[in-house]
Amino acid sequence: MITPTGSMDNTRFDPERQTLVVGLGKTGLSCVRFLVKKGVAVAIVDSREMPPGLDVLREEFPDVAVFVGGFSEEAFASAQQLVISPGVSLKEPQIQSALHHGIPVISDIELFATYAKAPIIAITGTNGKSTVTSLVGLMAVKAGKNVRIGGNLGTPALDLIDENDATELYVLELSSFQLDSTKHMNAAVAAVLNVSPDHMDRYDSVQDYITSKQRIYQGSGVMVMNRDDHEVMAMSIPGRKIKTFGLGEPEEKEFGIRNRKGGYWIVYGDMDLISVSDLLIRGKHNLSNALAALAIGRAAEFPLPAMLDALRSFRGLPHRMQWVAETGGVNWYNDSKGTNPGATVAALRGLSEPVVLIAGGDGKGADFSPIREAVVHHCRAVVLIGRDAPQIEKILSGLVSLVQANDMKEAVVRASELAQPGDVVLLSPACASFDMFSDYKARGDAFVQAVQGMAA
Ligand code: UMA
Ligand code: ADP
Repeated sequence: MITPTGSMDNTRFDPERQTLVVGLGKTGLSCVRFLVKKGVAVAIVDSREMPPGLDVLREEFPDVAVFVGGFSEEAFASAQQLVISPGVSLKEPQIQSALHHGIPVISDIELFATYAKAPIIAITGTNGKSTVTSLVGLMAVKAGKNVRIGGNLGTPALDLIDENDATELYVLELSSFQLDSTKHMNAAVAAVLNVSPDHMDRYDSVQDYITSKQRIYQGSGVMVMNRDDHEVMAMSIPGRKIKTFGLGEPEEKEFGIRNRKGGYWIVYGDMDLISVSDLLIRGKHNLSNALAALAIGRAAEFPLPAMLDALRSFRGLPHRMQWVAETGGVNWYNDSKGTNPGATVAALRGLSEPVVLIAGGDGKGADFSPIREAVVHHCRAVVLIGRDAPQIEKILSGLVSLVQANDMKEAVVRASELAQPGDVVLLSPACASFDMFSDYKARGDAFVQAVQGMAA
């Protein structure tokens, strides 16, 4: 590996350096597209034999050198900086070696922040990121802003960059993987919604994961923080402007909930804003998401009526506590995006009916014990699927009735046998889907299809 040249700051992107994009998924492809447009010398490497972006890359960029089927010495030999995809761990030996040799390793988000001309609203957290990002995006639209929304939500950040400078605001959902290699974002408004253990297959400790999330607050923008989460509040930086939200009564100029006029209201200081019963999204966790979006919107100076208008019309996203059907008095909900124990606990706590839970999949190294209490409190039975079903079984054994299923269709049949009129059947796996499905959407679709097939 040769020593980098160019700018003195080794953590910033330098267009003069020979650049290697690591990973050829959505992110890698967006990086090549962007860098080629900027005239940067670029090559790309992926450890997979047939990465998803390969065909498009070969067709759109036949001149870009591509290395697949492993992180070969050859691919890294002439690299002076690496732009790393979120799916690639910094612990990969070749990445470690690059860092050791002083080669800058940056994320697509660092690259985005280098070139984006409009202010950035950046949102992270263990759960609720996509919901809050979408809701803030809707608020921005209602406020008449020319806004672009993406990041971990789906559209890679670099694909959002507006070369015509008409964009007034970017709203980005960011994962800890993207934040790991982002050092200079300086978001105008940044939020950590909550933290609970996740991605323990990528981090050495929960503290490492928290440290990664904390990076979103780098710079001088407004820090939006969750009063109900002490790990988040501990990230506050003296001297910075802070806006908070939480499910309790707020202080002046903060967002919260108050019991008023016989019902619960979302309030700003003393001001009643909207009755909780007027929201279309369900569960306490979604109340927290609504409050987070308001605090972020306020920090970005959106007008209040536009924000409330967005709140009244927001129906939530598919695969998050999505009502699917009612069969014989049993309501079926798809929460396939519940991919860690914290999400499943939140989904269960949002329900007052007895629940038959369908859970399991790729646990990403999680400790499942945090779901125990919520399962005991809310569940009639649990149907277990996927690779890490035995780990969940161990945690719940003797506490609730447990049944195994080999696939989603069987899980739905087993759940329908266990559920009684007035119950909810909830798919909220507490796990990633990759052991059985291409992603959480395919898993949710399989659930919906099986339920609808049965209902028909
Ligand atoms: N991979 C390899 N070898 C490589 C590169 C990747 O095996 O050389 C594997 C990874 O381990 C991973 C998969 O390929 O399992 C995809 O990785 P990627 O970095 O190529 O992913 P992209 O297609 O670029 O999608 C990424 C995000 N994916 C991940 O972080 C794993 C997408 O978030 C995001 O929408 C997209 O960039 C645009 O920003 C998805 C996700 O699962 C929804 N995110 C995680 C989550 O939300 O929990 C963090
Ligand atoms: P993310 O993008 O962080 O994965 P989503 O908005 O897609 O978050 O929601 C994913 C799942 O997380 C939901 O299906 C729900 O089970 C749970 N969830 C959503 N918001 C919260 C929250 N504020 N606190 C805890 N769990 C939540």
